[in-house]
Amino acid sequence: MSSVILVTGGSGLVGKAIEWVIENDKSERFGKKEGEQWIFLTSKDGDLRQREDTEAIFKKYKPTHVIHLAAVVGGLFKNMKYKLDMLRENMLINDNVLDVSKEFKVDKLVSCLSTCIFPDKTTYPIDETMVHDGPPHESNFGYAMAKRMIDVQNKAYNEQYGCNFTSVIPTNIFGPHDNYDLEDSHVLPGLTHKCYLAKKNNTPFIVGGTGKPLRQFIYSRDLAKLFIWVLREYKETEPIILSVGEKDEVSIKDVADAIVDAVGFQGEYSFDTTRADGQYKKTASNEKLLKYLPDFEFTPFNVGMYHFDIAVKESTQWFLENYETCRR
Ligand code: NAP
Ligand code: GFB
Repeated sequence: MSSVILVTGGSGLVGKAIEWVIENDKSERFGKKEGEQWIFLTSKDGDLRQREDTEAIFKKYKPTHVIHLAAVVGGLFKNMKYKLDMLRENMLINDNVLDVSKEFKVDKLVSCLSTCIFPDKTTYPIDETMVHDGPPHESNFGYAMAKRMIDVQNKAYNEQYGCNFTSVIPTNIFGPHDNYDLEDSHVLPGLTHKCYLAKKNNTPFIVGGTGKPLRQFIYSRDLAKLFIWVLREYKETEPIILSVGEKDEVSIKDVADAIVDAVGFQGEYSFDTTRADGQYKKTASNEKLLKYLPDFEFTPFNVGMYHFDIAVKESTQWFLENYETCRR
């Protein structure tokens, strides 16, 4: 049975990881299957904020399945600066991709939320039933509300048109092909770039905030496998959290220490506490995922129960080898 899988946002951190797994994983569960055609879009294929561009892409490829990753994405500081843009542009992209997927009768659409969209005032661990139980952290309410609407849209398309639309909720992601922009990126690539420059120029390495906030990080290639599994085997409309366990939560200071080790920075680093910490924690449960995939192996980290260094070293190595051409 042939299928055409369209990956929007295919040139990004997650898209590139899915492409890598499809091309390199030989397992039955995650590798490319006979008769599958995978298409990884970039914004050069069309601006998904525009309905006509979106329709032209679907007309050209006639996808049977869609993994919807395309979004305006950024770390805490970008979210704090551009709340309207993050809200409006992501809602435009999502409305076009979901409605055109319905128009072209795709068999299945998997969209992408984020653990940062959960209520800020909540109990822990957070699970999939809690997405709409209160306002998100004020630092990223624009992005968070656009993402929450995907869940609402999925349910409405399913009820009114019987569309097979679902979503996943990844925690913070890192890996090759990340965005290393010094100001607008996420913490791990941002600090990797900063630490690299401190070592190269013999200048101070400064970490934003207090270093106290806690995060769960998933390696992009692990997430990619889980995305492929969701596309092929997950049957619910309800979202599913894709994250490492609660016990694998690390502090921003742990992240900085792992990056210092991976980059080989010899100096001391300091904290700029004039910069925001953002959400203190957003501890998510991966119980639902482990019920489906009890033996899934995450790439090891080295902080707490997780061997951070292997995943971070691989990601840092990629950055060092691609410094000239990567997004920074
Ligand atoms: P990314 O690296 O910034 O990539 C974003 C992708 O979206 C790129 O391929 C980009 O194309 C495309 N794109 C952006 N605006 C577009 C537009 N107007 N029209 C068409 N394509 C457009 O993002 P990512 O980190 O891979 O994130 C992928 C998904 O995961 C997103 O939905 C994000 O919200 C979600 N997520 C990310 C994290 C994280 O920590 N990174 C955590 C949780 C959830 P170009 O490359 O051509 O610009
Ligand atoms: O990855 P990040 O930017 O976003 O992490 P969130 C922010 C945390 O890292 C804060 C600290 O505690 C920052 O003080 N930090 C320290 C830094 N130095 C830096 C730095 O150089 N750059 C950055 N970016 N942070 C995001 C959401 O929240 O989670 C996004 O805003 C997205 O929408 C993402 O969903 C997954 O984890 O705080």
